[in-house]
Amino acid sequence: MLNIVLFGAPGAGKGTQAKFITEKYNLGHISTGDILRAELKAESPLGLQAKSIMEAGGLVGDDIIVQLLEKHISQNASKFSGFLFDGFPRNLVQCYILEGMLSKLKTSLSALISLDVEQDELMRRLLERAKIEGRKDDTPEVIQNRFKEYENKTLPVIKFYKELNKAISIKGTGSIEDITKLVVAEIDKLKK
Ligand code: B4P
Repeated sequence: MLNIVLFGAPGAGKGTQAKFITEKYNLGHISTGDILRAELKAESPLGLQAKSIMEAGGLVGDDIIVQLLEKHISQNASKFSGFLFDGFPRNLVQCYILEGMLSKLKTSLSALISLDVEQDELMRRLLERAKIEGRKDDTPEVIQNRFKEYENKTLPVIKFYKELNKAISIKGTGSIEDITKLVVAEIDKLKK
């Protein structure tokens, strides 16, 4: 199986790149952000628990994330050649959760690919998206909070995978197509 974590700050382009990469390599797309937004829309008990945290730009509790992930992974494991995790893991506890879930499937993580983008550009992209999609967490105050959560809780995830020799960084600025080419080049190297 090919299992990739697409990593980056809010607005780095994880969701954008995930669409191309999952199609090209027949990977199941596990976006915790999309799964949470769908639960919220459906007003499920888990969605309602996550609502206020997401709207404030915080990280939703790991217990909620585990319940949502297990359902999606077990439903999709036999349909794909692996998984692309987008927006997960977002803290160290979630790294261990991921390791455990993959080992249950008798597989492991192939690599974490980090999209590096400067904060000014991230802010510009998210405010631009706000005009189109009107997401409640794309306001300047909430975006600042999401950046803080990223720096304090999410950045240690890279160190975790660096120590396992699985972290790859690529430049996340430029055209969407050029970034896809860089991600594809890294994945193709893993497959050799
Ligand atoms: P996510 O849905 O993961 O959202 P994100 O970080 O904002 O998005 P992403 O990096 O995917 O950006 P995108 O491609 O859309 O998380 C939302 C919230 O859910 C979190 O704050 C948290 O509350 C909760 N959550 C999710 N996962 C969790 C977890 N594991 N644990 C706890 N809580 C969790 O790109 C952004 C914009 O940039 C788009 O408009 C796009 O068109 C544009 N763009 C992309 N690439 C570009 C490029 N190369 N050039 C110019 N613009 C570009």
